[in-house]
Amino acid sequence: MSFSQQPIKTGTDFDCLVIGAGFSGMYMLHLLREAGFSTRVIEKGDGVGGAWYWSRYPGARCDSESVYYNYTFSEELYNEWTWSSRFPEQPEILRYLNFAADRLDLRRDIQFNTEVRAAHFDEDENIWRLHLSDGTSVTATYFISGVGCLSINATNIPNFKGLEQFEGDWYHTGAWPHHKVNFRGKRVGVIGTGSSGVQTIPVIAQEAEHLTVFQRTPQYSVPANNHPLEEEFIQYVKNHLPEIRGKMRESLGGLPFAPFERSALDDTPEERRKVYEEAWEKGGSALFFTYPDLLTNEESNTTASEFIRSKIKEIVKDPETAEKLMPTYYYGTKRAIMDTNYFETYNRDNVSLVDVKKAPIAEITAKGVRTEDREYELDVLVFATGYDGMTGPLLKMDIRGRDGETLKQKWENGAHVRTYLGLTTAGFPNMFMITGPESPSVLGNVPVAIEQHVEWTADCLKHMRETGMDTIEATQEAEEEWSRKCREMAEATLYTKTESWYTGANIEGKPRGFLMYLGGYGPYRELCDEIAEKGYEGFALASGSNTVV
Ligand code: NA7
Repeated sequence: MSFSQQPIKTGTDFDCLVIGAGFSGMYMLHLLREAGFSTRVIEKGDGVGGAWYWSRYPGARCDSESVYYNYTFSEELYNEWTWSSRFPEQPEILRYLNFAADRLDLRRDIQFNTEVRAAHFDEDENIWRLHLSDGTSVTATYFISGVGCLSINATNIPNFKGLEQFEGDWYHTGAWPHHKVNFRGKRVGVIGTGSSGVQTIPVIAQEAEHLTVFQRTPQYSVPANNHPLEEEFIQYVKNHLPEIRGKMRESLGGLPFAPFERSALDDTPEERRKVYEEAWEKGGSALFFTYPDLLTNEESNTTASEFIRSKIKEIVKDPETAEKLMPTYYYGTKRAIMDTNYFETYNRDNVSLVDVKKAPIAEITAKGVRTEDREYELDVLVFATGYDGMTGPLLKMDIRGRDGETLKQKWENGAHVRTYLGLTTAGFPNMFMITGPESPSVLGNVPVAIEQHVEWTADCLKHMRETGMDTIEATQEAEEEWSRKCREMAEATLYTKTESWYTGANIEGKPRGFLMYLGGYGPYRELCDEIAEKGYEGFALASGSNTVV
């Protein structure tokens, strides 16, 4: 380990402390070091990768196309890596992140196997003090969260009665063991049919003696149509990276494709069917990115929902099972899912589907799962039950700003989240949240959102240094205005009409609220740049006793 550079400000251990060595923390470290800031990353795991380090469940794979789901800031780095397939599996993505860590020589400034328990702002000194799981504490001028929207410290294991008496093994998809879990000859239960459940169910079904899926909400899912990448395509993307990167950055969802400009209702039913059929064949996110009004117009949305329901009916042979699998919420308002043989899996003899909306899970017993109408005996239970997303990863830590106010108090335990740009929050000076709540974050190809936040933050810190400022903090007015704007945008869509982890509805007792900025990656980037160009409009910058608003 190096932790070598001297901090610019005397009295602190580092200029910057970053939590998490996933996509965000790794790039943040790289840019801060390049800019001459002494930086340490604190990481819970014993390796880099963040969510890709922990989510090792069978079938885990990315749902953005690989050639766009990586760092694009360096052509050199980009050209040195070659993906095997369109949607690679978790081990390959983890290998990629390890390659990037080696190539950028990041490990020497990452403290592994260490959790951040608390982060407190010291108002007298204008420094952040982080309290770590090894009992030590460490200080810095800037505190940057790279914990992401779904993290290991915020996995959701529903509070089922009796889990402690279960005699079999149980796992959560987001905290999967590092060894191979053996399902051969076992009766396996999977609870949850979100992205993780839909990915793991077909893979576990191939090995298990019997698989019982406990489904609360049926899902829309489209085929990923994964395939190996052709050498010619890979070379094309490598040769055109600057142009492709430009398109990704300007786009709404971080992908280099131009969206349709017409409503689903502008096409005749036959034209629409053709559009949807082509998108279904193409696979991946093609269907989600067809008509731009699918998420704002109920009638348009119904056309896509009905199309997918018709496909489920075609694929699933047993009409009763097909009926149980029919989703009814607005397509796309829960994370759009893609799969490899998900619905086909229900045609297997060793797979059964249990509707736990009809007969909810009453308890976990020593032998398995008891719903309100019967008991299912199981040897292994898999929780594919997701995360306390967006605010969870931050609020699990004891973060305190001015006057000792905790982030939990300020956000009223999530009931009243207020941020400025999803990057900062008033009362917490010199603290930044990469892909924080109320930024566009997970509503697209996330590495693009991460690169933008990381670059903006690094530029901001350079500005602070160049202008001799000590603290930067969102103003109350700017953040109230930003949060209001985010809520208004969400209310104008169908997103808020669906219970999902996007709205906090998946966690018992969690306050509801849609915590993403819906204006799209490209427009958001422009806005952030404008704010910086205007001397960090909406922020208070202070040096000593001088404040500039
Ligand atoms: P998700 O998408 O939050 O899915 C969780 C699933 O677990 C979903 O089907 C839930 O049903 C189900 N669930 C949650 N709690 C319960 C209880 N108490 N009983 C029964 N079923 C339950 O998590 P994933 O890990 O699949 O995906 C998270 C993100 O990771 C994903 O969006 C990608 O961005 C990557 P529900 O739909 O709430 O009725």
